Amino acid sequence: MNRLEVLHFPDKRLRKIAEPVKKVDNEIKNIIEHMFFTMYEEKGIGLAATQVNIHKRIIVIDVSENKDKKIFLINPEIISLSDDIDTMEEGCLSVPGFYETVSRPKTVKVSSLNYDGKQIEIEANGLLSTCIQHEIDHLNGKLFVDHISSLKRSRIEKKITKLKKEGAVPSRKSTPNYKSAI
Ligand code: GNR
Ligand code: NI
Repeated sequence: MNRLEVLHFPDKRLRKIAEPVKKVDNEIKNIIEHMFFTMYEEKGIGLAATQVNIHKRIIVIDVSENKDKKIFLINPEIISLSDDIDTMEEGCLSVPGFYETVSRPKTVKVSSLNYDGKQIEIEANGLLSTCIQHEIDHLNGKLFVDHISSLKRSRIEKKITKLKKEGAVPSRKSTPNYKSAI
């Protein structure tokens, strides 16, 4: 199993819109396995294919404490979002070392394909809801830093660019503090 390279902000490839999966075949299953491996290795709770330079609408997630509850979404579509808003400290494997507060709808209902190519529905709140919305953003070329002020965003861009030049982009050692996750 290979660990896939995760692209870092402000890489332009993170801005690409991912293409729908046409058929859930072995290639797609293989991509999903490599994405789970990469996500666990990087200590992330989610990963979108866009982040590993695969521009297909695929997401993997595991928000469980024991890292034993794999969730994958293929061609996810948002069916509904709640009016209630939740505020959470977010991080991103593509923006390593930076955490900012982001507000998003509290509950999300999404459709997805399963391994049999059948459509399923998932309703989520809390950390899973935040994560699903964060990952779908990636498939649409959007990052959590697009939800914060442009001043903060450009500061982060400058810092990451500088750290990359020095070859010192921090790798993610620990999970952020999920303030409102409980
Ligand atoms: O590992 C991750 N943690 C996280 C914390 C709060 C909100 C969203 C996330 S997703 C992130 C992994 C990642 O970058 N997924 O795209
Ligand atoms: Ni991310």
